[in-house]
Amino acid sequence: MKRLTLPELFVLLLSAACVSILLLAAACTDSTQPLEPDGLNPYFDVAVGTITQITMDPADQQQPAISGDRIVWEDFRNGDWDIYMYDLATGTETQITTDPASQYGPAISGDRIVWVDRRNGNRDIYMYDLTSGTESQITTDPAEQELPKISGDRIVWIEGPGRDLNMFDLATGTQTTVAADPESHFLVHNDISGDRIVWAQKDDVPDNYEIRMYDLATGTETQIITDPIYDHTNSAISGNRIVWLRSGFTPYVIYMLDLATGTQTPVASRYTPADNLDFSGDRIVWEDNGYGDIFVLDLATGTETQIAEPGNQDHPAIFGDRIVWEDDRNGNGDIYMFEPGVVQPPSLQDLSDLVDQYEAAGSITNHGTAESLHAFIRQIGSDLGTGDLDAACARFDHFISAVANKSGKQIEAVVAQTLIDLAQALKDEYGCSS
Ligand SMILES: [Ca+2]
Ligand SMILES: [Ca+2]
Ligand SMILES: [Ca+2]
Ligand SMILES: [Ca+2]
Repeated sequence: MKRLTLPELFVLLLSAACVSILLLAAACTDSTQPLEPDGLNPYFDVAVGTITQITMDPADQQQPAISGDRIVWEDFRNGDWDIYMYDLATGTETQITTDPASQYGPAISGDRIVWVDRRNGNRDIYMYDLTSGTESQITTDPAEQELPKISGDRIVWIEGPGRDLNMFDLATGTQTTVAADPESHFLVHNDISGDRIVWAQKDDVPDNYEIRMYDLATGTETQIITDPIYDHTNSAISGNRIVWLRSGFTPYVIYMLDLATGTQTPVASRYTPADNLDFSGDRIVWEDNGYGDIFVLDLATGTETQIAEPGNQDHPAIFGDRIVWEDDRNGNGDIYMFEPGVVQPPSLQDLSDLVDQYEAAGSITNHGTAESLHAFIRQIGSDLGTGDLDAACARFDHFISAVANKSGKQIEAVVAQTLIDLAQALKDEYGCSS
């Protein structure tokens, strides 16, 4: 029998049990933002989330990135590309660059924003520090630097013409070459999390993109996957896990490698083209160019969800529970955000309410049956009140057996299953052993 996942159950119980509260921070601090998400909402559910339009300007806003409360993007409202930021904690939008040349391709980690800047006639990496309010030029040479990513003190980028992967460490003030590409082929999709940098590169043999990783702690480069048939691109890293996309031929497959266990797993298979993966905590997001929507895969629950909205949605980025993307539903590029609603975990009262609702709806046909279920629930409440978890868990099992025995008789089968699923979810929540 199929057990409803907790999010499914919550949707079911929406009217009875859900409280929708936006995840708004109470106060603004300009101090340290988290570099990695924490406090993930375990009851993440796209169905009870909120979608917010972040930019209203009629020009194009695109390529968003997010860290903590800050969303950054490239913006054409001044007739040239600039970097803008929206702070969710303060509700304020800030223009980060004013130079008439192009600033684009931003990334953000905590208080630091990096981007590609053409003000010197070639591409350079620049940084703005929100704490100090200062802008710095990270690279000064005439080579072309692009695709900056940042994690804490480390900024990585790809540098032409050799397409080398370089890094600047803000803590030591030193620049190093992480990976020199001897074949001068493409390095793309570089990402960094803590000590680890991942990227995709294309070599002569085999003539396909493969995934590589460099560990700054050990100074070692590892080939994560190579494949003579398929391309492997869209590498992204969050903590100990790397995800990437197998493409070239259908199905598109998203893989995950857990560096802690060494286990590599295909986590999603798609027949519509996926691109622009991003990864944070347990969640992978990507754009689907068949549907023109954003998809989210929750690795903790195995649930894949389509954020289906009018128009095309591209370039998603995720930090914790928040997903941002560029959206053309208004006829120009805008930045939108998804935030999950906060739903309360189920309670014993929900189970009692459900019995009442089903009896009122005629799905429990016998008042005595409903009363016997209420008696179990009261006893469970009493056991929990006196701290006797073993007794409460045993009574949950009695409740489940009683409902199962009456399924298809005094209780409609589908309703019986819902009651059993909720009782099982409550057992899990209270920590019963099985
Ligand atoms: Ca500009
Ligand atoms: Ca340069
Ligand atoms: Ca769409
Ligand atoms: Ca716009």
